Amino acid sequence: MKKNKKLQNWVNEITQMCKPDKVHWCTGSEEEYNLLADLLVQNGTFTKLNEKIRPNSFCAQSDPDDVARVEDRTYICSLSKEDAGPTNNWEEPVKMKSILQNLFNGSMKGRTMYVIPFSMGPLGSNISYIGIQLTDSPYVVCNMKIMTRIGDKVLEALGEGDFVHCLHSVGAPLEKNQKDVPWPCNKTKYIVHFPEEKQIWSYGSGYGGNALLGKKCFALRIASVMAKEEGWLAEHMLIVGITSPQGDKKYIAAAFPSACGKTNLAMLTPTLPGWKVETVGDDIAWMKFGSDGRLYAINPEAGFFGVAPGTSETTNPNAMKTMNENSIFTNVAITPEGDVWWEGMTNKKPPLLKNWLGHDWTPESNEKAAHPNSRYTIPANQCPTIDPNWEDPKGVPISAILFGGRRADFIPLVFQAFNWQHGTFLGSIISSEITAAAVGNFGKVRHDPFAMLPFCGYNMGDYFQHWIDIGKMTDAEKLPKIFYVNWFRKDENGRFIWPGFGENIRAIKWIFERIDNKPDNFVESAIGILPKADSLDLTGLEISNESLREILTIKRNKWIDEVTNIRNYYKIFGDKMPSALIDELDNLESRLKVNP
Ligand code: GTP
Ligand code: SPV
Ligand code: MN
Repeated sequence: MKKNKKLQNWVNEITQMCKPDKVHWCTGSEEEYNLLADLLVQNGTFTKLNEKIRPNSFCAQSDPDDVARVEDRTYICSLSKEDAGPTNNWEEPVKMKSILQNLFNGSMKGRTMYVIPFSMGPLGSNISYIGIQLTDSPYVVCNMKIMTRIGDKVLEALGEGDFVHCLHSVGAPLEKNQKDVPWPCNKTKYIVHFPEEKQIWSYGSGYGGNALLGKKCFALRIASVMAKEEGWLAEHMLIVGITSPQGDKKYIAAAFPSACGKTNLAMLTPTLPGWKVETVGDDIAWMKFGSDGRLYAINPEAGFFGVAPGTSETTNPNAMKTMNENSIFTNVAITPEGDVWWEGMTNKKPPLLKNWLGHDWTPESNEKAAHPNSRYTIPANQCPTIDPNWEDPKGVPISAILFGGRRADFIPLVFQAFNWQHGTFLGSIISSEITAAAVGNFGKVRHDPFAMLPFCGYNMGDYFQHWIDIGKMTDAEKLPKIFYVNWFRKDENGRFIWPGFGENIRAIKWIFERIDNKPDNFVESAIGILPKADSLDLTGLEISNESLREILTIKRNKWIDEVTNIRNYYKIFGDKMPSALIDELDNLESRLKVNP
């Protein structure tokens, strides 16, 4: 295989710095995957699951201190601090490079460095981009094989072209004869992006979004910068196709923060008869304008890295089927039969398990069986509801964009934006309870604009402006309609008011009808367009009128407080805060004063 010149030079340069014992160029073959999985089993990283129950599948337990993304160790090192903006950590690129060079110096000693050519998006699509990840973690190679398209075919497509440089080390060099640990990592962690050079340097973690560099680092932080430069969108969004009982099909994209329901909506099993949901992607959408002036989306990934706890035959049967074989699990519990288990997987808890920490676990234990951010890594093409167009190089046309968060209080179940600019405003005011997907502050409500707070590779104020500009690049009627949803309202006893999961199709049906401008199914309110009483299809659902009123009415005083809260938040963006969004906030405030 003829190798890209720039790539060869870079591999040589990094080999001299990191000093691995060996360099392995990944071909992406099944044999290679099997050899690496065997190696991981030998090293104690992987436990092979029972071949009869879950063929070709493995479970890894991480170091207990390496279980989630580390946002306070994540940096955007643009040349100017202003370009990173107030929501990102920043350091001077020259200074950061020297810190990193020190850490990476000799960091792969005693290990193999793997060269992973990968494509984000279907090979040959003009929406796709190629990256190369250099890593000393075979666990990362196995996950990248499921999550992206890797190997020879990518090198071939790359030719002498350019690629995103992704360097990763777990930061655990081995001395001669030193025995390895099952999950090598380092207490010191750095997840660093150089947006001008389109480079990523990740040190010290082997976990998820810290280590699988095609995902958050490339497909969101670096790609958001490319998207801004080139006039498109790289977003933390799922993509689904929805077909009505009449056979009309529309695609929608939805941005919810980490662990707030994207995978579940992407694979939803509708409870309303005749409706069909098909999956294009569950985490990231890249959207470009087609020649017809509409936005088309691709899923840059090829697998799902999903939250395990809460996933069951009742909540998400499609995810359960997708993980029947060829799957990797991280930080879940293992049954005596050699299968996996996590909180919520079955109603009845198994009598005995090895939990994610390797301890004996019984239903009486004080410890969790699975870590709250335990994950499955599963191939998208095994999903029973995978959309026939999921790899279409053109992408799929997007009719609606949903924003949402996890809010126990006052945010209604569903409402529609008046127009694109108001929709951009709604994206900018998302706030959500912090989940276990990132280290620290669990449960606290924080602003998470567009569900991109941890993932925007440049100044968030400029990002807001980019969204407004995108809305001016085509005719208003060709833009997706924008909605806001919240599946997570709780009552005073802390119980969810809305049943969620498959029942969310009821809100989606209303959205579907709004896209078609169905008359008489809405009321205008201060915050946006709400479902009119009786316009949500509740056939077969038991929900009290009181609960329904609770999740569909506007709490005026709470919203007035929210306006103050948003106004303070907007201040952190200074001059970068688009005046159009401040106008939207002022308008919301005046509407709230006049009319609840
Ligand atoms: P990331 O992979 O971190 O980006 O998460 P995600 O946005 O894909 O979230 P996911 O669908 O995995 O859901 C996260 C958690 O929320 C899981 O425990 C789900 O069971 C739960 N969840 C998802 N949808 C709903 C819902 O409609 N209602 C309720 N109550 N819980 C939900
Ligand atoms: C998220 O946190 O949004 C995830 C998991 O999808 S990770 O890949 O770790 O970023
Ligand atoms: Mn995510």
